[in-house]
Amino acid sequence: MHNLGHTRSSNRRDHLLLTPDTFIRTPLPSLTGGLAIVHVAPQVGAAFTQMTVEFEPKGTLTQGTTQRLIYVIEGELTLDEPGKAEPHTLVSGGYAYFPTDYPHTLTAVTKARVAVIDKPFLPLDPADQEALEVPYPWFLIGREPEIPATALNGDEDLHVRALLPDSITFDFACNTMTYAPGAALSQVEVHYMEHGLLMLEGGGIYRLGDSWYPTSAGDFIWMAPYCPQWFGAIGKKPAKYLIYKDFNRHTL
Ligand code: UGY
Ligand code: MN
Repeated sequence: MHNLGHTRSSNRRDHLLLTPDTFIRTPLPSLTGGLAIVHVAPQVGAAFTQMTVEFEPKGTLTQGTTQRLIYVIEGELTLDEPGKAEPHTLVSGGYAYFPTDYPHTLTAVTKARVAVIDKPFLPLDPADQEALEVPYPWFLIGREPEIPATALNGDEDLHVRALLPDSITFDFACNTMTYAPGAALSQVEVHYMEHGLLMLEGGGIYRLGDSWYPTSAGDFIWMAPYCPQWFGAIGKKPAKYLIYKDFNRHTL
């Protein structure tokens, strides 16, 4: 059937909704045997880049120019890091954080899809930094299902898992949020932080600015600073998303 020029994707001043039918795949330096879908980048006004990298078996991704967080959506990969004889194995829900200039090679064992978030690091003021036991962010590897869940504002139907440690040295946060069917954010949020959001499971209605969008697994959303936002989960399965936000820094 011909494409009739219809899509749920939308590009507005303070938000982007990108649905899989509009994804464009591109090669990237430091990526072999795979292609990247660049969901959001400074070109649209964001202060970070988020992409989904799709690997063929044996495809590789090496270090970029900034700090990086990776989250495995599906497939199996190995991760080599300096000074380690044995590589780590990562499968769905596995993630890693690399500080700026931390050498790493991710190699796909099977076909795999990985969310990649790259952000130039914003250092703390020297005085704030000195007060910390560990002054700079450190390499991390983990499994999202093993992170203890917190009920958002005491709502047991809305679970948050924080992938990064609770330390002011990190300049962004990346969490998963899991909504039981029918659960919703308890307020419309309007805040100075921006978000990159990848819908991992289920779906619902996302309010972005003055628009309400049906959203489901596979969709990507960027929310600019101060974009009014709200989500309610719909359907019989939980809705789950991976969400980035800039964090722990003054605005000036
Ligand atoms: O952390 C957050 O700001 C999160 N509650 N926002 C969102 O889910 N749109
Ligand atoms: Mn928010």
